Amino acid sequence: MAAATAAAGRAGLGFLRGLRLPGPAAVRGLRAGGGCLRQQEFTSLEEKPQFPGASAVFIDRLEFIQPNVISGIPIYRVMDRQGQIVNPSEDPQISQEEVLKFYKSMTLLNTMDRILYESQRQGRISFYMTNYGEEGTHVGSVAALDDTDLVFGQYREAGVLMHRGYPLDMFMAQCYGNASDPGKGRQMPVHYGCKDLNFVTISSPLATQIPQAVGAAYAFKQANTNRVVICYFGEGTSSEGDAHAGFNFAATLECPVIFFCRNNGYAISTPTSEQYRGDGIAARGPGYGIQSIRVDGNDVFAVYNATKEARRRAVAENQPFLIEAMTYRIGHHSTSDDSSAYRSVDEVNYWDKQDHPISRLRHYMVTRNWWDEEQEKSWRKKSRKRVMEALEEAERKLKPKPQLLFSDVYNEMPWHIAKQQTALERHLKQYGDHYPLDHYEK
Ligand SMILES: Cc1ncc(C[n+]2csc(CCOP(=O)(O)OP(=O)(O)O)c2C)c(N)n1
Repeated sequence: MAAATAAAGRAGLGFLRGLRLPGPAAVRGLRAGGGCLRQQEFTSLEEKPQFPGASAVFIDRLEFIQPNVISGIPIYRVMDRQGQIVNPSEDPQISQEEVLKFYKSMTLLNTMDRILYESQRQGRISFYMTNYGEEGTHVGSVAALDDTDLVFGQYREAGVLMHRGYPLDMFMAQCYGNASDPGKGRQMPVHYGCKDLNFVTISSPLATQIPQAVGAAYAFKQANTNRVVICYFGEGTSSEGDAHAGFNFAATLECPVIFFCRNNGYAISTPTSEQYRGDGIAARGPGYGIQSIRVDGNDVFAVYNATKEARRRAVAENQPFLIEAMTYRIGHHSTSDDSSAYRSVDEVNYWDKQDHPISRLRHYMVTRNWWDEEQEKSWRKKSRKRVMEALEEAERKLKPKPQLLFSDVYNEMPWHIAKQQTALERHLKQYGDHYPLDHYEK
């Protein structure tokens, strides 16, 4: 072995040093002879591939690998549609108090969605995106994390913030772009962010958060923080180049990150049959060397268990995990979309009425006598009132000063931007009557 390595070095084949050669038989092929290598005869049976790019055996029959899309990766579930635990050994045994908290986050989100959706229909806010049907994916996953774990989202994960305790007024402040919005009214509604709750501000360009999340996870690993990053995205977003970049970097750089794909069947009007031809997103993970699982996204406990285990192993082993949560986007894509143009009302009704994450968890709670019709009614009323109060208050508030359009472009304002800011001030002094200045702070 030593002789072969030395000869390889002399012949400029230093890379061979890194190879783990299985034994004398394999070394036999490499022989020093006057400073250059000569190939010795192998029998076919003895030949083992030595390519650095893959660890595999030779085969002697031409055979293409068939993608396995007919019977795909199975969908892990804990509860059936009636809220019954299917396999008791998988029951996460979450306390009554915590299950109630899950339920309240999911339903409060649902109530906020209904009210803000209506508010957009009436032109009170410019845009909105509901989370209908995906509440279980948000709450089940975030509940399995530590509060210090960093979240990168897409835009349909408001339940994550809700469960971490983001106040209703702050959701409203962002959607209304009023003076209480930490984002200073600069982004479209639903582009939330909260430093205190470790939730990175949402941005519109799809998938850009994926490689960013991996970078943050790499930094956590370097700093030995025992924190993970979770990165949410849709199955449509997974077609972006940035998704590929993120998955591959996470695997090769061994980053403690959980990729959480919400596969809700649609990317606006594009059904999954036009998005990919493989077995969804979970099947891509092993191709990157990423541990992967597919779960029932309407089963909050299945989501919880998968995320909990992924979190535990991601920090312990410094490696990425991929969770594909199968669910259904019950609402329109956004308030700019009418989904009846591309899918049937019956299809939507099935998910809304027969397989909904909220009703499934309610069945579970009712079976245990943790919840009844009366509690449901009173909670619905109370949560509605809280949302309405927050909305009314947000509506009464002034919007941020127009000057704030110019700050934070850079950390310090460069002279040319300061000049534009002064020009706007001068302009408003002269022509302010033509602008809705009453609605803005001075
Ligand atoms: C780079 C980029 N391309 C296109 C868009 C427009 N766009 C916004 S949302 C969306 C669909 C995303 O679908 P998916 O990732 O499945 O998430 P879902 O909306 O279903 O939750 C598209 C194409 C965008 N915002 N950014």
